[in-house]
Amino acid sequence: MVRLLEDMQSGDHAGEPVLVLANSADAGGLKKAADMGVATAVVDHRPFKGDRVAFEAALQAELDKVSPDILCLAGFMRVLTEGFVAPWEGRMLNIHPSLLPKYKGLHTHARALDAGDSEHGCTVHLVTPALDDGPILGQARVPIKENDTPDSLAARVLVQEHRLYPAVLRRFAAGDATPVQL
Ligand code: NHR
Repeated sequence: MVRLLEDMQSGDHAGEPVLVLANSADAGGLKKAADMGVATAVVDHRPFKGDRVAFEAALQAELDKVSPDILCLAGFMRVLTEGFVAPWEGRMLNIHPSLLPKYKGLHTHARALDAGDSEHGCTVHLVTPALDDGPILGQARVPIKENDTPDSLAARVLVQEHRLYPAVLRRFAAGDATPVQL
């Protein structure tokens, strides 16, 4: 998320950050965003006790205050229902730590290792109602090494996530949805 803000603030970018919205007041990105001069808000999902629709109405209310054109999920770990996703379809991006369509969902690094894969990576995709299933906007690959653990592999993928997501957002914000390959 910070890499997206940095890239937008570096100039020559069609996008401009208007809000960093988190579902936990503990999210480390909130302070970093505030330090960078970007507005922040929190909608904690916990008081909604599993009522996803009510939680999402509160998220949407925060978004309505700033009317963004594009929404980027970055480490956002709550599944979003179709009612929230539909109005944003084609304008909401997510980065997922696998080479989609492989390993949708959670625990992707362990699953790639368990499968004996020789490469892994990350994908930026458009968010649709089905999880990790939308059109692919970019991918970056990393080799899997013999002694990799889920943590060592996650660290190598994260380096690529920090390169890929800004590259995709830069292109997407300029109106170009051609996939980025790193
Ligand atoms: N929502 C929709 N409709 N479509 C997608 O593609 C989405 C989405 C919401 C989040 C991010 C995704 C990821 O990149 C994402 C993509 C969380 C879960 C999950 O199971 C799954 C996928 C992703 C994020 N969340 C649990 C839940 O009950 C909570 C898990 C936890 O708290 O650790 O929401 O990985």
